[in-house]
Amino acid sequence: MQLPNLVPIPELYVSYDSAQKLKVDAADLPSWDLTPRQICDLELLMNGGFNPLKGFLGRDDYDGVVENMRLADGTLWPMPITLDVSESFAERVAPGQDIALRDQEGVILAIMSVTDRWSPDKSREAEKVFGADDIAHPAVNYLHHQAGPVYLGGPVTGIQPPVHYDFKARRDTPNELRAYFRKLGWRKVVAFQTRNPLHRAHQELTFRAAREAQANLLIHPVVGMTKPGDIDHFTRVRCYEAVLDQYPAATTTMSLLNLAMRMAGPREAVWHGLIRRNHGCTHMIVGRDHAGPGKNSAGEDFYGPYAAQDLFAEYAGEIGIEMVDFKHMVFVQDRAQYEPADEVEEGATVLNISGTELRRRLSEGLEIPEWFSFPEVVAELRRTRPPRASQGFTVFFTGFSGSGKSTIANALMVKLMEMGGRPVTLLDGDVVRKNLSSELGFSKEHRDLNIQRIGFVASEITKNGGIAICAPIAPYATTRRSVREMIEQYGAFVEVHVATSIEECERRDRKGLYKLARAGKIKEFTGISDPYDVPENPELSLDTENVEVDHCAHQVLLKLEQMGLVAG
Ligand code: PPS
Repeated sequence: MQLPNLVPIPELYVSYDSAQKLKVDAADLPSWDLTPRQICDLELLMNGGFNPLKGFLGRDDYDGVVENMRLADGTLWPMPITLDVSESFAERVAPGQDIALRDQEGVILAIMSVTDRWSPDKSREAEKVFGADDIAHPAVNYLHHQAGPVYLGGPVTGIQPPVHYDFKARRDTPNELRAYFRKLGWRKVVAFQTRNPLHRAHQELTFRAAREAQANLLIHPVVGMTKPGDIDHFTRVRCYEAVLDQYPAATTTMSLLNLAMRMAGPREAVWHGLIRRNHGCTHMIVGRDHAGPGKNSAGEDFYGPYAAQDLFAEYAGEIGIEMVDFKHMVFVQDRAQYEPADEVEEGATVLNISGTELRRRLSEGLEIPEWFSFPEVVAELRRTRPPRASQGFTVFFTGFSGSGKSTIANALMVKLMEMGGRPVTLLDGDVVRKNLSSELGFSKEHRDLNIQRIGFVASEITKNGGIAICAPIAPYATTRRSVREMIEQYGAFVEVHVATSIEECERRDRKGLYKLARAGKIKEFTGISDPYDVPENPELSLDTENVEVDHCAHQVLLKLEQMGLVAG
């Protein structure tokens, strides 16, 4: 058998000279601005990480992949790699035409010769690929709420790789890694896929895996897109670099993989295997709940804990890489060392800190013991995840016009400013409409845009450690959800429903707008002639009838205190 790292893998790039010419010719083509996920996919298509794919999937390949994990020619491929676009762009492109694929700054990265254009059945894709059409799964949520409605497929001609300004020396194409292994005479390499910081248990596990496979070790963390809410890759890479010093340099290396994960468990494990094979590895570690998406909407796991190992084992021959199955490592206190859970002597005291517990300790500034992690890693994590009471957050008031949102928001702002410590910004509905959204009206489209803008500003404030207080009507649940997602990447999102009834708002009619709405002089008025989705699970619901503003604001403050966001 020829070792995979002895021969180069085919790439989709043309020569430098041809690329310069193509770039000029491509200037007139219809061009698509790639999304961050598409940029990750394109990079791995072009550099051979997704070999044997030659472009974004056409319809027959897509159907085969969705139905039975195979391309139309029968080759194993478990993940649909699709170019999802908007309806309006799809209308401008017909099969047989070339399009330019650009990065977010407008640089042309590739040309795609469109062979197929279709509107996918997203629910079928969700069921077959991710096992359930349930938006609690991050990739299903992405599919329904972020991916465009039309797919374009066709071969890609690579012009240049996406530009990365960070950790350049740590990024390798499949061929660069293959050449490196070849140069060092590494004939067996076991890959460790990860999207989390490495702690002592991971170190022990990777040591054991390398020993078991008698192989060198490639720590191969994903730095493209991981599960929403994960620790950002900048922090993780700094943590990995700190831990790398603990590994023998002669047998271990680390390289960053710009993959956009889908958290598809079993299918994802097979996909990861193919990607690692393309990167010249001979083995891959597959752990418990590999690439698991968490719980479904019924609170159960999407996949069995060993489903990924089972599927990988079934296809290992075709993947062309051996699995080293992850032993769940626990710290045995009496022996002061890590051991696989199934090998621990009966009666021994076993210590373990789960991911959730680690996050709790970080957010509350509690001790993280030396047996669990390395001091450098803990210090790095503490820098990015300060205790909750020092993190940024957003309080998002929603409710009818005249419900009292602005008044309570103002009172809350003053109370928070009195407490001090963090800058406070109020994004009141009326104020935003004057400054940020002055050209917008009250159609669904315009309201959504307005709320997205507020969400964007609030997420920036939250990211940078401030407090954002928003007070728009925000009548639609889906838009509030997307704002929540945007913000929760950086800090807490506290949704407060100002639950004043429409009858009471109309009775108060502070601005005289309800009267005009009833008379038909204002169209699409929330609660009168336009819908309001009552929040199903707000962090807090405020009853304002016969209650003082000061008391309402105080209730919000108590909630913030209970959530650990302000010091008690
Ligand atoms: S939205 O739906 O969240 O984008 O609305 P928002 O930006 O909060 O703006 C609401 C304020 O605009 C006034 N107004 C209307 N509200 C609802 N429906 C219609 N058609 C409408 N036209 C004007 C109204 O005064 C709202 O102010 P608040 O502060 O909510 O009372």
